[in-house]
Amino acid sequence: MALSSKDVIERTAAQASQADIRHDWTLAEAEDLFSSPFNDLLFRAQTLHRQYFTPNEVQISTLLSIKTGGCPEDCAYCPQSAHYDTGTDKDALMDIDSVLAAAREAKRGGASRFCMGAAWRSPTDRDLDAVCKMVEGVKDLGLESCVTLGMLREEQAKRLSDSGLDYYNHNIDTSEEYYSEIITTRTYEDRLNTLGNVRDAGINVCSGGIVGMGETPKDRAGMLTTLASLPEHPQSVPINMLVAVEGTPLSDVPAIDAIEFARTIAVARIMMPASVVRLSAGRNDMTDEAQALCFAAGANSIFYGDVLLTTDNPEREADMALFDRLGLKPSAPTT
Ligand code: SAM
Ligand code: DTB
Ligand code: SF4
Repeated sequence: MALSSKDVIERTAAQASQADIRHDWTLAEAEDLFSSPFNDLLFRAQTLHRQYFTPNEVQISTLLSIKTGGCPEDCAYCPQSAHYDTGTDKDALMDIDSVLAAAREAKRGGASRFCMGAAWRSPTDRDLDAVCKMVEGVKDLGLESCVTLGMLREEQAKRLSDSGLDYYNHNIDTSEEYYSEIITTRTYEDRLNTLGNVRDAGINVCSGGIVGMGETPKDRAGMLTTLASLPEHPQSVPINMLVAVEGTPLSDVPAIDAIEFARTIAVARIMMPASVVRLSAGRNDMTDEAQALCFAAGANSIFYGDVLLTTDNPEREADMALFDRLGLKPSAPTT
């Protein structure tokens, strides 16, 4: 008797094993994955993807910049850093009504999660009061919530957790070795400490990085090895392709090849099989075919809506047309 697709999914889910969830990946193993034949890599990534997730479902988040520009940090990729002249607006923290209006619109558009980003080194306690109210409001709308506010102390993470926050985004960005070429105003260890505070507060961790900043394949392998070596794999792993913005020190870095980008997605999927891997910034510069390759490599989340924080993202209609062509559908919230 032929198996229904539900049977196949249940069967493969039953085969998913704790042995796949490893925290002892070595850099050499990660590099071997990166250099393996592309089809072997995709096959392994796709097999694991189907053991841990419903195939063809993609989690949809919408982003909003709640406090834009004028950031004191010097992240070389970032249009919002006050160190570079990028022409980005400098705005104060948005008021809660405008934020919740945008969240309602995101929900109407089909997002299951609303992510709010602020161009801060770290929030003040007063900032946090305002953000906690926003999180409560977003939750009341029946959306999952995510914020990215910079570094957090232990008690700040606890406050966000008490407000009902589902996810905190804080990226390690690149390998420990390449990191100082990209940011000098805070350390890799600072980032790992914030991730620890978020995890200890019981908030889901969203952490990944950026590909295409002039790093080597070894740096990409190192970044994923660090993420996979955390005490728990981040529940969400955004893989961003650099959006090269005029005025930033990285504006002239040559774009990364789409196949190498898809390899990064596949290696993330294999090293952290139960994590949602987001095909994050950079989709506006990708062809439909390159995005299709990333979904085949195990990406199962996107940012949806025509802006990210300050830069362009594909129009919703274009994304829905792509989903139709590929037979993908948005997944329901899980928290
Ligand atoms: N200020 C907070 C922080 O950095 O922790 C939160 C907002 S920050 C814009 C969030 C993340 O966006 C960065 O860590 C980086 O990974 C990503 N990002 C920023 N600019 C980018 C760009 N031009 N291309 C790709 N990703 C970018
Ligand atoms: C993440 O990993 N990517 C998002 C989100 N987390 C906050 C941000 C991408 C920003 C791209 C540049 C911009 O639009 O300013
Ligand atoms: Fe500031 Fe975040 Fe941009 Fe760095 S990435 S300059 S911390 S807004």
